[in-house]
Amino acid sequence: MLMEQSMRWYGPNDPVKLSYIRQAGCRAVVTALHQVPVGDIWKVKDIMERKEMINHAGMQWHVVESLPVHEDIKKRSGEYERYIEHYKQSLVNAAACGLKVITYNFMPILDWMRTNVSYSLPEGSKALYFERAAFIAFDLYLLKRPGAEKDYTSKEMGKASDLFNQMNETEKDALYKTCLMGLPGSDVPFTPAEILEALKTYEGINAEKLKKHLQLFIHEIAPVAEELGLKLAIHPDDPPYSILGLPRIMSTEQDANELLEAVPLIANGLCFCTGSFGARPDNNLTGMIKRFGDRIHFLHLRSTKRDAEGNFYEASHLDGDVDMYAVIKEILQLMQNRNISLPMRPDHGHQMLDDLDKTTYPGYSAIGRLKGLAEIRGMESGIARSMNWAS
Ligand code: DNO
Repeated sequence: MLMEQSMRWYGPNDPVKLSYIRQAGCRAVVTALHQVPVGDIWKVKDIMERKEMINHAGMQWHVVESLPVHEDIKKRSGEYERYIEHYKQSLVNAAACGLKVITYNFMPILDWMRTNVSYSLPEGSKALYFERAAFIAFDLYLLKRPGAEKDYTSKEMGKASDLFNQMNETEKDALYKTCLMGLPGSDVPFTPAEILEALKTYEGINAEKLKKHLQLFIHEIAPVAEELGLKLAIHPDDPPYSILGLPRIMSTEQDANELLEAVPLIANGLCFCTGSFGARPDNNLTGMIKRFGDRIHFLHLRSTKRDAEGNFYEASHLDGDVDMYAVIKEILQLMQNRNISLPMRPDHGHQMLDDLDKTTYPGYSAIGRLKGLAEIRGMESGIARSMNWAS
């Protein structure tokens, strides 16, 4: 039993076409209705239309990434009850169209964050990079978040100020734009005023409270998903620690455990992202796969190279700090025990070869992901054969 190999597709406007994904050897794609505003109901007609496009290209659509959670639900303010009802209706519609896994996250305001989306690697390709000092410089000198100094040590601020002073205007502009980039799948960046305004609305919401809000939300929607035969898969925080003073609550094994235990239904599960969890040295990835077991519904395979200060860049899929051999072996064992094939996608990839001159969603160019997929597929089939698990 091998993993179900897929790639993310951002929809009809994605420069990486469905036919390319099919050529990469994928039988499935992972996608979302990115055109639907957050909080609106996903209609059967729109889901079916997208599904038919994918089927027409010779592939299946089982995994949604993501069905985004409205900010009102995260804060339990405003119209959160109405948005929860919308979420449930979207689940009903997704199930009616044959979808199986719903990925979501509970990161306040911002989804994933990097400070450089064109970090040059020695071999000439480009990677995504999170540099703590650069992020602190953005926070203090570009966003100018009131009270930001309280979140950093004087040593950290000294480093950020040195870095900022060395940057030329083009570099400052690139940092500014990268940090303000909108949610994945949208090319409309936030303005600083919007972020500062949104941050104000989180005053008084600490990690404990946000966890409670997540549990209350899952308490309502997991039984609906369970009944429909859908699996919910929460994506971990990326990076897996607090940024801009906002609480982040899905960064460690304990965080995930608390959620799984709070609502003990199989439908309440995880998108196990080795890149996000793996950016923290205290997350033991193989141990987590073993212990989370049948609550893992979707896999993102990626590796980062981190340092002691919390900086990390995205390494090749088989390099970096993630022991991909051990991770894949553990996944194969898990799938063997559960007698299922789990959906997987190579998460992100380096910008390389012809893609260096193209504009794609950061991390989602074709060739680098194809390389990652090919490496993972090779390693997976080698392990499976050696264990006599080949299907
Ligand atoms: C980044 C992705 C995340 C992920 C969402 C899931 O490349 O892994 O944006 O899709 O957080 O909700």
